[in-house]
Amino acid sequence: MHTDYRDIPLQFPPGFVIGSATASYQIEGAAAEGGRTPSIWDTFSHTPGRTWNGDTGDIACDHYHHLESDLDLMARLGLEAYRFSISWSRVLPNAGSVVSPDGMGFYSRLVDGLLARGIRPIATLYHWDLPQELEDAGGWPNRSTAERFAEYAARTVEALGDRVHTWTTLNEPWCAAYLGYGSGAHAPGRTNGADALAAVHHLNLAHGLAVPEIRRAATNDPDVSVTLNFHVARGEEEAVRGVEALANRAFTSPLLRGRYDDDLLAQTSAVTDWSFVQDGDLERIHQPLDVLGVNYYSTVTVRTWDGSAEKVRNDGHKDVGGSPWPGLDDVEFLPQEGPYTDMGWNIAPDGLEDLLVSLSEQFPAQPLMVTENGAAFPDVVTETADGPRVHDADRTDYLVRHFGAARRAMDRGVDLRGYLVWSLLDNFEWGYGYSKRFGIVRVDYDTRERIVKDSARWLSGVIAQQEA
Ligand code: IFM
Repeated sequence: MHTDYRDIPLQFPPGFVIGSATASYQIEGAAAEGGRTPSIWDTFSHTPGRTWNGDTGDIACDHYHHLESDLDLMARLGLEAYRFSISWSRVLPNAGSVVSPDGMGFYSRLVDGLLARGIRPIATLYHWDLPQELEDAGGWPNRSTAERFAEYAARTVEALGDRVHTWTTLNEPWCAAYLGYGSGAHAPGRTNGADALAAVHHLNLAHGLAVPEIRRAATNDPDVSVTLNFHVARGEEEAVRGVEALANRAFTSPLLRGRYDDDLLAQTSAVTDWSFVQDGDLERIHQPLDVLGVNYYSTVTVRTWDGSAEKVRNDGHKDVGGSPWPGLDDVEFLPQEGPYTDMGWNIAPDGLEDLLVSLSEQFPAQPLMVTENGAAFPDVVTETADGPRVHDADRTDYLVRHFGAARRAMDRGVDLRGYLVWSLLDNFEWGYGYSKRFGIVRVDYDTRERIVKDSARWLSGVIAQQEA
């Protein structure tokens, strides 16, 4: 039976931050302005057949040219924090070492604009837009990409590290590695399990090399974090363990414990021998974190495939042929009970409660923050006497339940520091292009007009009802 989270009072402790999140390629547009050069997502989205309708991030929400009005919008909503990402090839064109004044200037104005409005800047250094030159040199399966990432982190924090409150090294390395190099659903669209696992390690290493650079270059004693998307797996025990090893512990164990787990190495041994892990890497990767970012949307249900019928893969990720599950060929992902969002993802707030409690049991001293949670629904614009409105009751209900689940987890002892809703704006949803709307603010892709949805009004109300 499902727990009903709707009646839980959404009162959070002082200091708990509530806000919203976006990512550079999904909203900025201005793909070739201010010296910005292509990332793997520019190349991928411009390759026929890779995205829905051939959509690209060339213009997206045109946030680059709507910066001031978008900042005013965030202030009107009362956001306490805004999580954004920095485009590597905007601040270091051509993956070079010379900072672009225009590119860095854009993020400097963003950070100043947030601070002027009393909004906490939470900056992510990598949300999947690898400079194309680095992919041409081998991409994340190549060790030197991790070293280049640490240099990029250093240059960026030298420029903004007097003002950014929280630095997040990576967003969802799971997607960057397994969808980018395993299934091929994300840029750069490669489909090789061994490459995907090498990418996992080099993303972990990139984090480990960047954290000391951030701490060295920042002058305001920021929080340092990484954001992971967790797979909350239900079903048959052995299959659950396999999925957790590959999807979750491939990151949490090196990042937070300084090791790769034996069961992960064993279950992937036919794919790779992990010889890309060099002496000292795990010590480098294992850095103290001020906060661990948690992205959560839905659950998966798994069981061991007995081969008697065609294997099903309802894992919530676009199927373009390759597998994002190297070494787990004998696991199938079963269809789940609804209701579903427009992504086809099941709505399961209990998964968020379970995840937060489980992370806090595994890592008792580690503060957590929900850095993404939200839902895509096919919104309808209604004309009213007060102007156009989006009555997105389904999205609001999703958020009510998930905020309730987080509050319940806190009552069970979880040290949760904040909650950021994905996303502030409707935006470029990667392989799904503009066909999926996650925003609490609607974007009209013809006019770039913003319409505040009812879910954003609800979020403003939750923020307003917190004690100062
Ligand atoms: O849009 C993405 C985001 O870029 C990363 N996390 C999941 C979101 C919804 O798919």
